[in-house]
Amino acid sequence: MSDVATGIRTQNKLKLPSMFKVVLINDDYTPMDFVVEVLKQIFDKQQDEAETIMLHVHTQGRGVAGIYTFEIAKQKQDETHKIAKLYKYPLKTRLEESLI
Ligand code: TYC
Repeated sequence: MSDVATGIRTQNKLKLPSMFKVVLINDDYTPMDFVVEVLKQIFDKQQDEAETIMLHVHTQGRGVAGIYTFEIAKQKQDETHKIAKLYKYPLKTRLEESLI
């Protein structure tokens, strides 16, 4: 919007970046302790929160590990899949745009 007196465009056009959820998917083979370690080491959770998220995924089928800008979310997804592959666990995640 232009300022009437000065003609200087004053409206702030900066937009917040889109945010993405890293969603952990349950499976029957990845050990619970491994998922808790992933949540602590990659998603910076404390022990109690990591256990709560892991148990939520275990019982509900999926759950949010964290919400980040796309680049960071993708990086954490890649790190999770890389360490799971190294240990031969089928742990998977999905990225979903967060609408809040
Ligand atoms: N269901 C797994 C088990 O019983 C634990 C698990 C939790 C696996 C969360 C994946 O994203 C996951 N060992």
